[in-house]
Amino acid sequence: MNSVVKGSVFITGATSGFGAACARLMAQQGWPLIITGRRQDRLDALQQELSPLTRVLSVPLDVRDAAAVKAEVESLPVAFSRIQVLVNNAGLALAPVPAQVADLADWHTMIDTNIKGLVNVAHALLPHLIAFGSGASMINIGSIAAENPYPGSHVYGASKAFLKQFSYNLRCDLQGTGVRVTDLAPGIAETEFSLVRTGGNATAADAVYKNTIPLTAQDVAEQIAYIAVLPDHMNINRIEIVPVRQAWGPYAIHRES
Ligand code: NDP
Ligand code: 8X3
Repeated sequence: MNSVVKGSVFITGATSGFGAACARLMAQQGWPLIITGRRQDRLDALQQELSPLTRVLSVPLDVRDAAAVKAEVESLPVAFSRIQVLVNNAGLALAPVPAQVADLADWHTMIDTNIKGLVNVAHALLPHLIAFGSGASMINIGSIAAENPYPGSHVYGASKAFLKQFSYNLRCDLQGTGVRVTDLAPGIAETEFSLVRTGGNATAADAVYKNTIPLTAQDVAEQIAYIAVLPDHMNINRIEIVPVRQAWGPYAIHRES
């Protein structure tokens, strides 16, 4: 076990992508894990896989349900309740279409998950992180979409801009508690993210990653694990990571002939 591991890690969205990779990596490093997500079958399988490596508590949870989040956090078994790291990762993009034809319901789902879900979890876990004190970390999974507008990003990018500013603002209020807050903002990464975004269209999702080299979930997990073991006096406010093959484009100019 790593010598800086003194508490447990609470991961939202551990059933897939970054969250699952983070659980696997941090289990290998000896961190006790609280893995959460909506899909119970995946939580069960992950718990079974990782239990030989570390203590794992599986908690089915929809981050949009503030009361359930609060209740689950308040009833954590003592063996897991000393939380050192929150990986606030659950999130999704929907409606990869122009704003003017997007469904309002999809916008609401992104707001409910990426903004309200994020703050539901942060609010419930803050007392635990503050009780842990120096060395505790809240790692919020943002996106390059927070700062880089692109077609079809509408509410998704805006929700990640919220996450960025929320993370920065938390740092102001947490002065003196020892709790660190980081906005970890990846670019294109191959997970189930695009399958969800395209409404389950595997062909369209595969096309997002075709003929390029995106980030992997493991790449992002390694950044999370790195942030979690920084010296207690260090806070990384924000990290942007993109694959070498992703860079900015020029402004789009609409022309008429
Ligand atoms: P995945 O779709 O692979 O994983 C998303 C995870 O979020 C799943 O475990 C899912 O679990 C969980 N989740 C979604 N909605 C809810 C909910 N209401 N309650 C609880 N859990 C929920 O995508 P990624 O791993 O790529 O995405 C993880 C985070 O990273 C997201 O916040 C995303 O915005 C962000 N991100 C992704 C990038 C990418 O290119 N992949 C780049 C930058 C940021 P379940 O369905 O079981 O509830
Ligand atoms: C996901 C990354 O580039 O699709 O947050 O917005 S991107």
